[in-house]
Amino acid sequence: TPSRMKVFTSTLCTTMHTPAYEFLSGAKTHYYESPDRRDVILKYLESQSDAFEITERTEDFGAGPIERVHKQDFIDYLKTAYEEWIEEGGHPNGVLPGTIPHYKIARHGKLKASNCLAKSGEYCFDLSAVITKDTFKAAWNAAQVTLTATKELVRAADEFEQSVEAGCATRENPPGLYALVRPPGHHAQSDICGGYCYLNNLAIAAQWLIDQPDLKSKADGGPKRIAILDIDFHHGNGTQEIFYTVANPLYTSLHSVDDYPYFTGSELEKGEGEGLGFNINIPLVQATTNDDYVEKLDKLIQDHVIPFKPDYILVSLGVDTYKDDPIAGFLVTSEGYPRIGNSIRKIGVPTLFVQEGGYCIEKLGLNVGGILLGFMGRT
Ligand code: OKS
Ligand code: ZN
Repeated sequence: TPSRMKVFTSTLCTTMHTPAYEFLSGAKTHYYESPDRRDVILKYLESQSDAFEITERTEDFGAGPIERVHKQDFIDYLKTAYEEWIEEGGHPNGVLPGTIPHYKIARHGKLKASNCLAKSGEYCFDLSAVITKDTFKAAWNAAQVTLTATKELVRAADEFEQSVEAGCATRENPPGLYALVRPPGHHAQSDICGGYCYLNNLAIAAQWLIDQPDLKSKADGGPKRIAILDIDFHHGNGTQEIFYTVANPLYTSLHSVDDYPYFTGSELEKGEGEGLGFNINIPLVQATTNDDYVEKLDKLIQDHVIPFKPDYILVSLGVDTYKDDPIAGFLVTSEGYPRIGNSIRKIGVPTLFVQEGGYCIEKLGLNVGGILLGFMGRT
């Protein structure tokens, strides 16, 4: 019998971060990055109990791995913002920027924030990342769940390597794991939140893998080589920024050319210094279909991911590429997701999927499940 995929999650990902509203094109709406997103994905995976093994076991990795990716003043801000906000008389829904230091206003200004209302703009680039009473704890927990899954990735990859060497497994069926977390992470930069994201779960996981002194790359004997594949509809400006000047991890992304976050994600953003050539953006037109998407994904994998010789793949798993997603614009259908998972499986490298976006609640479980089942070769 084929083995089941381990799913790492936590009830706290449902209960701890429940903003009441956001603004979309100027209209006050419900918060699309809602707690029931996790519930419906979990429910679907539970219904496929022969394929998934769900665990709430979360190890505490402490602050170290988070501080490797995010600046201390930003972490401290996230931790204390809500309390300060309330002391200053802010609305109990949570912290939202009053002024964002746009480069034009900051041109001759000092960028020194003394109170929370001012800091809220310094540390946040839009109005979608409200800091509620327990947002920081929720983001911290999501990072710890992701790290727990990452540690399991290392174990599963070692086991896989031994099985391949012993002739009991083939490279065509690499192990996969899934971190079902929220809030998501790929828009969170080293010192600024936004786009529903506060701490960059996947970036924290990637850096942790690189930092493990005993883990060596098969290709060059140096630190483990990590390829990031960001398949969310939106560009992962946070992950890009965090790793822009380093050659490991490799960041690759397929995303809409024409959508949020608007000011990042062009193919001209290639990385800088040692990182030059290790940041690959593939902008796709709105209305991208299954065939277009899979073709572009396969080409990205062939041209960039496989030549990088990764030891691990970390996938920013968004299904807001879905045709009926309420805030996005591609035409991928539920039949497309198993094909995407299958393309990732064919890389032949142990893979951790980390949940990012996807807002069509009715099909969220099916679509996420489709990618994971496709990766397992079950469809
Ligand atoms: C404006 C809309 C914010 C959209 C954020 C996109 C989040 C996402 N309130 N990123 O992958 O799914
Ligand atoms: Zn997204």
